[in-house]
Amino acid sequence: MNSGFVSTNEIRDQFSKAMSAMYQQEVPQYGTLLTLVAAVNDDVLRQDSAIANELRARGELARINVERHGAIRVGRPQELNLLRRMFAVMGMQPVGYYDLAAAGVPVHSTAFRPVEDEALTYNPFRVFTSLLRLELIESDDLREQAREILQRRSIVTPQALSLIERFEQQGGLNEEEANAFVQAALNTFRWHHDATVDVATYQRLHEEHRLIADVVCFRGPHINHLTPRTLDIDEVQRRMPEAGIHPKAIIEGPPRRACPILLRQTSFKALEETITFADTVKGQHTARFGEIEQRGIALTRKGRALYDHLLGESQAMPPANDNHAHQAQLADVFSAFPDDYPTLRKEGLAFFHYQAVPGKQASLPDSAGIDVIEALIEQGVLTCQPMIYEDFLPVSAAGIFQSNLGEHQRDEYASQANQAQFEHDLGAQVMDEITLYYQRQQATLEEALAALGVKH
Ligand code: OOG
Ligand code: NI
Repeated sequence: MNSGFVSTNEIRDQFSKAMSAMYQQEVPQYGTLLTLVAAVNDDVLRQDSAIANELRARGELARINVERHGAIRVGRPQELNLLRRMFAVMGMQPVGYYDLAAAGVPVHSTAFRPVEDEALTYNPFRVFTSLLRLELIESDDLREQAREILQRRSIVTPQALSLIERFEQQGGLNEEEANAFVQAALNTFRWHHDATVDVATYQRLHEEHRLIADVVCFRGPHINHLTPRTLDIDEVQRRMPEAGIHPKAIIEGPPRRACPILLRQTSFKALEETITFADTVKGQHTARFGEIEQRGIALTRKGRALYDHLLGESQAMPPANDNHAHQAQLADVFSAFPDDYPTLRKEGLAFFHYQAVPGKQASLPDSAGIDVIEALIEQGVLTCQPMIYEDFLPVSAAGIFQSNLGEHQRDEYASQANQAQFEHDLGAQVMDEITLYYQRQQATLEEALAALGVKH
């Protein structure tokens, strides 16, 4: 290791804080939201010592109030490719493939995020990144025009690009370079009040899909929301109106549970912005919004299949009138999903971090066929903690996109998911999130068993 380099963890941490400061300037309601979320998190930690202890044991207490995810949308394969290189400087890799075309949104996406335990504990900053699928625009003229407009822009400044190249050549950045990189990279995600096209072009693209206008008509992929993590999403949702924030009707994802699973999210429209078109006409554009999320335990393939099955079952029911009724209906359907950690573990539905109790040795009877892990847990020499879900959910993401794209929704696109094309454009394969959770779990298990002197 070259000690002259700033760690990618440190660069990511600095960048996420700089991004948060910039977004507070751009979208004042985001600042209000942060205050509200921090207040609710404090209340939860004060009132519920079990949650506080669990977070402490997982080393997550420090990360909870800096934890954010952002979202951006790009228009061209080359832009996606460049962003992959930019996020690599911050120790963020593409994880997961999300096809949103099935939900009427002409994009496919991945999440750039850190993947290792230590990096996640340091700062788990993630960015949901969508690539516009221009091929889904039906009109040849409009599609070509959009492509041509996008070709004229460069979303990364020359300085940022040269620092990315330096990182790739040297294997790291020194302190001065890292500071310069954070500032230069931030420019890619800034809001621009001036559109790059005239009002007529904007309107044609907007009519095709609001999202297409948002991606094509500006100089870069402005950050469209930055989401803090709450420990009690129902309580934040309840207190939002008092703070002047009006969330979408329904909280996406699973219902409230004793053992939260995956991810629950809700969003609100943040801003109508005045923009100036290339022909100096003024107009309005809504791009940026607010969102909160509550994270729970990561699920195995088996657990995820059960989640998808139950979600599908609840979606097939007549839609509830309000969030209260929706949550009650969901809770009813999800009563089929075990809601205590030992059962989630024994049935192989969720992932855990294992730890040997310091100073203990295992004494296992020499009999084959016993469940070694359960025996060690019963003996009190092995403990485990839920592993937090670090990714996104396609159905929820579609709900978030749609609620912020206005009333009339488009039907699904008659297109197939195209992960191979996405990876070609990205210039890399996306990692499989469930494989990552499994590997992290097995690594902690092997280390714990070795410490206990158990051959496995
Ligand atoms: C991304 C919407 C998805 C989430 O948290 O699921 C998302 C976008 O609107 O660009 O952020
Ligand atoms: Ni989001």
